Amino acid sequence: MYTQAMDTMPKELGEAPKTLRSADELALQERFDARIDAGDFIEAKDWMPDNYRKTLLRQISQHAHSEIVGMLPEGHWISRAPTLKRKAILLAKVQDEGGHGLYLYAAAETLGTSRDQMVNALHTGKAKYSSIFNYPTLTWADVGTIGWLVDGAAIMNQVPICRCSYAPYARAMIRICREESFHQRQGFDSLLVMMKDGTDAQRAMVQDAVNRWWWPCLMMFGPPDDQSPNSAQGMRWGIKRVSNDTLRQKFVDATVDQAKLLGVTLPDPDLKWNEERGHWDFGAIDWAEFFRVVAGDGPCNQERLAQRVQAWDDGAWVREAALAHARKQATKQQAA
Ligand code: BYC
Repeated sequence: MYTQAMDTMPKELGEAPKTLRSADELALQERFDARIDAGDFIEAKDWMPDNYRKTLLRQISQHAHSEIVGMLPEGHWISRAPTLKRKAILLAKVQDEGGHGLYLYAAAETLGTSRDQMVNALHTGKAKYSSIFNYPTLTWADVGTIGWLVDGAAIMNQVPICRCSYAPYARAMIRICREESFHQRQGFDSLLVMMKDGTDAQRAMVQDAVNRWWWPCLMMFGPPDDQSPNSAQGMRWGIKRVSNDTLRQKFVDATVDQAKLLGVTLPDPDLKWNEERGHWDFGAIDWAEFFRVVAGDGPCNQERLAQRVQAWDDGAWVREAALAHARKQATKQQAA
């Protein structure tokens, strides 16, 4: 009502003073909050508060970068896959990750940023990507372990994002989650073959990979809830549906039985079923390591970024050729 009164203000009074605009914005904000409370999806054309837009841009672009950087540790093994079947599966998986990155960059672009801006932020170290991809893939068993544990953790985190309040992100996540679930299964299958039919050396290789990836996978869910600055607002806006600690616990609970099936030991002496909580208790996570890796000082941070920059530079001629082709087509169409 208050806002309507502002809108009908006579034109001769000139430009509406700032307070009038804020009343309009207040009404828009109220409508937006009500839609979020009602569980509505927000589309790109809808009004949204600046900070909602910024938070989504931050999360979606980080997510896109994670997919693209995530191609590197596994891509490294395509030429050394042990069989043609494993090579074909890995090739498809790595291509899927590239596709996920593209859906996500496209979703982020709907918020008013360009792909070039996002890529530039990654290449100059301003944008984050998942800490997990700063660890090395030392053996073939690392590839299966990434599928089983890293993609397993990713699914746990990403399924709730299919209900994210921002519709373009939610839609992208539905496609991504379907593919991630194949990724997790192929990783588990690859490890199972080595554990059941492999040699002692292969079984030891799988155990070694699980030992190295377990703790970094638990870190993927982000800092503990009481040290997560973005959680409260992210949950309020329906961007984040489940907290970091809850997802981490769900992941541990789901993975313990899978580890038993595989015949590997999870490297945590404190892992113990807690009857009272109905969950698995697990040991302390080394958060100092997490923050070090996120700040750029992990085992492979420099290598990963350098590879991304190199790939971008090497691809310059493809981008130029595609643009030249598009210009030619446009000229032809105009002439016709
Ligand atoms: N690594 O307040 P918090 C994949 C940052 S792709 C690095 O809890 P939020 C896959 C966080 O950004 C996996 N940084 O933040 C791909 C924040 O810093 P800023 C990627 C992390 O946003 C290929 C600060 O710490 N998945 O699985 O509420 C092959 C405080 O955190 C990490 C996604 O991106 C981390 N692990 O929650 C295979 C999913 N954790 O930005 C697999 C979408 C936290 O304030 N993202 N930080 O400077 C999310 O769900 C949320 O953004 C997070 C963090 C749970 C990651």
